[in-house]
Amino acid sequence: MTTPVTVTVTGAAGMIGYSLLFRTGAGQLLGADTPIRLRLLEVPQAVRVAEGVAMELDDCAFPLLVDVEITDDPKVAFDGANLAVLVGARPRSKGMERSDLLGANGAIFGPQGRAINDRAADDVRVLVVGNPANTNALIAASHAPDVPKERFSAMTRLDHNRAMAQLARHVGVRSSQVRRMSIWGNHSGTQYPDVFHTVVDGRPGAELAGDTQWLTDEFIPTVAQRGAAIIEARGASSQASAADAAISHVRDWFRGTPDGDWTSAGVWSTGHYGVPDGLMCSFPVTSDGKGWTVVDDLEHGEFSRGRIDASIAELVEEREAVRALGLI
Ligand code: NAX
Repeated sequence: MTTPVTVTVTGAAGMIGYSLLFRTGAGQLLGADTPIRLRLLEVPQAVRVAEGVAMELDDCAFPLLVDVEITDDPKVAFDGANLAVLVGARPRSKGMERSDLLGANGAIFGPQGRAINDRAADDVRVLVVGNPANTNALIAASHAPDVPKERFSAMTRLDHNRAMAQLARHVGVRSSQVRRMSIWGNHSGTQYPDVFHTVVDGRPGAELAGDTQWLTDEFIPTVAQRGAAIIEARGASSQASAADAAISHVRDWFRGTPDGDWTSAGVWSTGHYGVPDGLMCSFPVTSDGKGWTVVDDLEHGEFSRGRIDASIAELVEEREAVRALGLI
């Protein structure tokens, strides 16, 4: 058996955690040949619930799950971590201003970034799921000066998968027949799901779905508001689909994206497509199993450019806000 990989999951007692941890134990995160040592980080008041989840993990007798440890101390949780999936975050409560939300999350992701810096394994990679995901990832990365910035990414894979499903439904094909979807910008209402470079059942997606009225009136709002639609229908936010997206993100990051395709992830910008340096911005990306590479040769018409710029402007604003709060 190969050496176990240490995977730290925060927010382990939460809803996404409840889906993610069992699929991780079953070998879907890093593959059926990779044993895993799980470290679960929770706030003190949720540790008991995390213990219950760990009891259920035990009861699955997963052959790949070597060990499960539960803690409320980030230094313990990230000790030796090869992969950290940061799910736990402070949700927006009623009447909360955006700066309060950013401040509350800064108080979580700053110290976690520092603990990752000081304690994690040299090869650690970090996926941030907890919202606001892009800016939380920026805060964590900023507190981990010794970890290369490209080892941090923010999850926009759920948006990516939602966009694939909506486009497939519109054209009348299966999601598996859609390739080269792209999510640009922030994981928020300003995100831009881009069909113009897609390939749908071997044909240019722009030909099949380049009707800007459908894009503006249906596709873009449906993808961007899908989380709210799910809350409205289920009375609870996306859980299994979010966990599935995290699994797919990590699998592609560690095992590589399929030939001829790409995925979407929030990554540290280094000037591609005119995005200012040092924003955690979603781009189309490929992976060779070692790290993400931005697909850097796509051209945008006016329709796409305006929407990408609007989402970038929001990311810049969020960065200014966390700077003003002294969080980065
Ligand atoms: P839950 O509220 O069910 O669970 C969150 C868990 O995090 C709780 O158990 C809480 O105790 C824990 N937590 C809070 N602060 C913590 C800390 N400092 N250290 C460790 N654990 C901590 O939320 P859930 O539905 O699981 O969603 C988790 C996060 O994912 C939310 O921020 C949510 O907005 C975000 N999402 C992000 C998505 C994305 O595409 N990036 C999609 C799904 C989801 O909305």
